[in-house]
Amino acid sequence: MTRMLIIGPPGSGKGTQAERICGELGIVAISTGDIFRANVKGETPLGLEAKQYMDNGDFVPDSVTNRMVRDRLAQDDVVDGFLLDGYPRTTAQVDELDDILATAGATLDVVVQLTADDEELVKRLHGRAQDTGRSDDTEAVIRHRLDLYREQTEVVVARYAERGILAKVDGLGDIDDVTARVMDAIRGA
Ligand code: B4P
Repeated sequence: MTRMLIIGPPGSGKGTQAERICGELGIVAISTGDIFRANVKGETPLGLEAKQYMDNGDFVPDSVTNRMVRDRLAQDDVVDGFLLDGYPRTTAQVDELDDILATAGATLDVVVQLTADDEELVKRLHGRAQDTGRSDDTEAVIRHRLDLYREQTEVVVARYAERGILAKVDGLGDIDDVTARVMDAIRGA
């Protein structure tokens, strides 16, 4: 059983790798971005609220995101382990996750940080914009999301490094090679 996080800047391959890792480990992937996008598509109250932030590349407010993750982690399918993709992104979200896990008597096994340079990230997200037309993959919004990562999420990464559970993985290169590196990091944790 593994409880883990995958963190990285937009375009670093979090969603891509999360799916593969969960397939290998038999655990459930929980992507806050995917949950928000599904709600936007379904025009739910949560989706209508999230959309205004997502389209600009801003974070959805912590209060909204934290409640959503708390509800999701209360479901039965996480008992055999889970991978959180894209959460936590702020220190307030780290505190919330700590509280959720402490209440459940659970701890995190490993936090994988995927790294890639900005030039590659922008190139990948431009490619995705052409394939999927995601509204937050335009040049200005991509830059803003990268800035937010530096300003608010790098400190999250530092917190997990201090706890000794951070595994930094090079996200550049062939997708299969990155998966192999991530799996090595998990096994070595
Ligand atoms: P996310 O859905 O998390 O968006 P993302 O950061 O772009 O990551 P994603 O997983 O989609 O992309 P990936 O790197 O796998 O968040 C979207 C928005 O939701 C946020 O901006 C925010 O508004 C909101 N949100 C989500 N979580 C939140 C939170 N906790 N708090 C507040 N707000 C939140 O892939 C990118 C592209 O690269 C793909 O096209 C992929 O095919 C390609 N790729 C991947 N690996 C590659 C490789 N090795 N080589 C070449 N291409 C590769």
